[in-house]
Amino acid sequence: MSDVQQTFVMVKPDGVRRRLVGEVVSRIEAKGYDIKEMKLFMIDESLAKKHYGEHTDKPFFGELVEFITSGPVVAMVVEGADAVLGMRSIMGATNPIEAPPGSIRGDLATVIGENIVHGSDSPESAEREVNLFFG
Ligand code: DAT
Ligand code: MG
Repeated sequence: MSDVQQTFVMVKPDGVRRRLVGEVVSRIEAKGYDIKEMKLFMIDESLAKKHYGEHTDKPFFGELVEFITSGPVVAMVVEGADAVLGMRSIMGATNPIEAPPGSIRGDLATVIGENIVHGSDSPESAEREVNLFFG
């Protein structure tokens, strides 16, 4: 049985800079999901550190915070049947080299640090992230 879920999706600064917002939104809509909320804004350092809290101890954390605050993002709440896993699937793997053609990262990105899009990795993360950005 499918489960109607909400997930948090974000076009990251590289996607906005490269004018790929429409491309990403188009793929989400074509898949059949509903966009329930959407806003373009700049993430500040404090929100970036909360959003990526699970990565605090990783060697790339500093770069990650710098990157995600480097320009506007487009944050969304996306809803549909099994939308958490479904969005991860249409995004493709974190490293674009491992993301298959046909996926957002597989088609549009080349390097892990600039992989266009964020999507929650579980229903628990989705709830936390939706509240963090839209609560
Ligand atoms: P995802 O965005 O697929 O959920 P993640 O949560 O593991 O991946 O990592 C968050 C972001 O951090 C990811 O989109 C890109 C960056 N990142 C992950 N692993 C990295 C690495 N080894 N080197 C540089 N950046 C990395
Ligand atoms: Mg993640």
